Amino acid sequence: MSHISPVLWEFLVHWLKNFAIFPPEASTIAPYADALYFALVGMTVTGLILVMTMVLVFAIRYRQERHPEAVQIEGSTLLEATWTLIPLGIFLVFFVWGALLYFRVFNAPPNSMNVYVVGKQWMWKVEHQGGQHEINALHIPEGVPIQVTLISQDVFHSFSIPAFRVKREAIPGRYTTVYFQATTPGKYHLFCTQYCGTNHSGMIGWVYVMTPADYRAWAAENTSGASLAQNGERLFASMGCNACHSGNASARGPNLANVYNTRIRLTDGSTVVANEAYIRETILNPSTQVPAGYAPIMPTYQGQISEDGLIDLVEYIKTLDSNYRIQQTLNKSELSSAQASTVGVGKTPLPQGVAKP
Ligand code: HEC
Ligand SMILES: [Cu+2]
Repeated sequence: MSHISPVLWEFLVHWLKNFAIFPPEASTIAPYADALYFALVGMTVTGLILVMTMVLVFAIRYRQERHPEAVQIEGSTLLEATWTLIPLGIFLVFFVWGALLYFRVFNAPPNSMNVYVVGKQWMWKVEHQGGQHEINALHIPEGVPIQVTLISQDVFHSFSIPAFRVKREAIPGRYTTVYFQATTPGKYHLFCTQYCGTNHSGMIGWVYVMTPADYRAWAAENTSGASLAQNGERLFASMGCNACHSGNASARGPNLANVYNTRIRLTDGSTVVANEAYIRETILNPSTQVPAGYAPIMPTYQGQISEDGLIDLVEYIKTLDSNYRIQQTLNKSELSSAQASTVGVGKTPLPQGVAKP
């Protein structure tokens, strides 16, 4: 074959190795996902061989010339129990194996670096906490756990990085997350794997895995000048949020300092954790979740803030700590140096005494 068309052969081998069936394993989770995948394939092939062999053996052994008269068999409890319990055991092994892997993929370690990705027809918009924005590209450092928070601006999309063996839906109106840790510097495919309209096939990009030093250099070079939290602070003021959330005791809205990641008691008696999704939801639909002790007077901001703006606000509210009234009165240069130390790699650590849910 290589004699006929070396170019075609080269192409085929290259394609098989690098792309279609076995993309490189470039994340910590990839070898585990592959192990499960190959175990499933092995199991299925074993089952196929077993069944086909038995069909063949029985067809020869019990053929008409040797057994002209059919014999009625009344059944065997032992046999039936065997062929029920053995497959059940095998399926349960795969169920537990798959579940353990699932928990690993969807539970980011608390020290993860958070990156926001907004899907829209037809591109991926990436926003880093330090204010770096990218389209159809995602730069990340190797060896650092990354949590991607996804949302869609229009229809369902699916965020997939085959080399990392991760895939997660980007859903309109709801944050979803996916976590991975890249192991090898390089350039990897980023796909939308859910048909999302005419140019779905063009909704592709590249993930650039860099050494931490290269990443720091890239982040310093590509920042838009303001972190997400700083943009959020500006929006907070320009949308008039601080009229009610001034942090003063007489304010009409609750103090938002230290609210992130705490348990909030609502008027209906239930409690919710004030995570990113909760903060986003209270801005768009304040009346659905009213904290105990407050009147439902917050206006809805549905249709007034873009997903990017909501991300900025969420990031701003996440950084608010007990001295936020002081922070709001700082001038811009002091603010940027104060906040520069809390953004960048790593989530802002939880304030002391705040219980992580
Ligand atoms: C008219 C006053 C008012 C304005 C303006 C306002 N809020 Fe509120 N906000 C409230 C009140 C009152 C509550 C609690 C009751 C409720 O949810 O309706 C609240 C609740 C919240 C909560 C949930 C806090 C918690 O402790 O659970 C967040 C987050 C929030 N607001 C963010 C914002 C943002 C961001 C803006 C600007 C885009 C904003 N608010 C504008 C009055 C206001
Ligand atoms: Cu898409």
